[in-house]
Amino acid sequence: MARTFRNFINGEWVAPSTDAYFDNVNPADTGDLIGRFPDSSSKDVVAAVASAKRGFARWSRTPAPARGDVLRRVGELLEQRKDAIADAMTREMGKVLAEARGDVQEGIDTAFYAATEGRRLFGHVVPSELRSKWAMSYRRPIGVVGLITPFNFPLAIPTWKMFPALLCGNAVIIKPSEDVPHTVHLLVEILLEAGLPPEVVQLVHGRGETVGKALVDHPEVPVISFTGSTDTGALIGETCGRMHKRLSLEMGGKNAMIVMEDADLDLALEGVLWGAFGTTGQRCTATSRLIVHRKVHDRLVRRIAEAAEGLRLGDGRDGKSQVGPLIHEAARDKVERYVGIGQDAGAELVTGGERAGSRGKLGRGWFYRPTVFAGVTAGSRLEQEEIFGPVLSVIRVASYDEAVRVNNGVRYGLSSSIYTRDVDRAFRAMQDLDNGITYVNAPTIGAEAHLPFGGVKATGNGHREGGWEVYKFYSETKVCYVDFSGKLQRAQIDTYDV
Ligand code: UN1
Repeated sequence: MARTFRNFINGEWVAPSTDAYFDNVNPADTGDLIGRFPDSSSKDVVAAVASAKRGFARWSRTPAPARGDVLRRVGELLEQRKDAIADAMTREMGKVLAEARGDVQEGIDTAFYAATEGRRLFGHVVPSELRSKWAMSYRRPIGVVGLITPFNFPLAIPTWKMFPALLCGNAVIIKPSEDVPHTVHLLVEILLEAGLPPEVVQLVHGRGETVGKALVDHPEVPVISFTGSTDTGALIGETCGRMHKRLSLEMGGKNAMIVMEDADLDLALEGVLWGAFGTTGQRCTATSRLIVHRKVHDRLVRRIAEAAEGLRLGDGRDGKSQVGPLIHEAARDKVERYVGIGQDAGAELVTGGERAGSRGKLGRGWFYRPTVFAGVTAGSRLEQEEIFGPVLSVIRVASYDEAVRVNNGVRYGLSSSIYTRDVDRAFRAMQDLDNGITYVNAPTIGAEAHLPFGGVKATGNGHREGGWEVYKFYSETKVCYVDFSGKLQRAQIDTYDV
């Protein structure tokens, strides 16, 4: 009998007001039911906001270094439980264990960064134009923050949002993807164990159209952070714009790796396999396009096809597996649809293009063969649209300039990469490629937790997660002037004497 999970509201684990639940199943084995999770309604969100406001009243007055100490303990507990969390994550998400451990590690890194930020959170003290007067700024907490997170990084992405938000003194309400609710349940348990006052965090499970929407619509949730599709991000943006909410969006990608004629092809081969088929292509940063110089094109494509065929598909919890399943049936349907779109457009299916093992073990999950298309035309749908699966589109180019044009010719702008041994060209590419992140001699994935993460164009709305920048998003700048001259000094009017 599968366990029934609860929301965390008002400082306790509670059943949803609806008394309805959804099933959380293992994408590698759909007969494996992990648990039943609350299918909550806007009523649960209303209760969560009321509680979070009480949590905020207390937490926002807790000194930032003390808030950091809580996050340090969170990092230590995550470290202790790394393997158990990774196992739970793979069971509900499907990515192979090594990657799931990496996902937990990203959370640990984010926790320790946040812990030390409690002793920075820098403001400025600057000279005043008037005598005997100080001018300064500091970072203040904002209030209740609503977090809506996706399935592909079940721990890392919630921590990217939650830890900086908490460090800055906000209370948080999180609605994790209904595909991976268990990992965030484990995270909230750890936060409480680490000493976070209960009402500072609320966990409300459920669907985006109900719980997510209720969070976005609620007037007392002034900050929203969302990672997911560009279409959903646009809807959220409309509401937040109307309500003057602060909003951070991390959305789609159609990331390209460029391989120039002077590249180390062994390195490029390894990189593209990892970038395109790691996490079964279900990363915002996945390498879904390969732009190759014609001089090395045929050789590289042949080697990629061979290597892709040799990748071992399987349950991510089996140490021998290299590629796990897709997250659910609809994700696999989408991949199949795009394979059809590519074939109809005349692209050459080099390898893959089919489900894996309809009989046997693989038949129990949403497995799909790593797929490579060559002869993909720049501007075609296969080349332009985000698929979020193990499909690589190869585009042949004749020059560096053409490679840059193709890279930049999509609506998204998350990450890009270039393989070359020419240092001038590498630096030129860092300038020319229109993305939030560019890698040189590495694939489009692999962002580190202490650097800003995000993209341009339809990928984002100007904010960054991670690193030092995210702390600006989760705090408000307050400016203070202190005049100790004992008289009225009028800025811009009373001139200062040299
Ligand atoms: C995402 O794809 O949504 O750079 C996040 C990477 C990871 C994070 C990806 N560190 O691929």
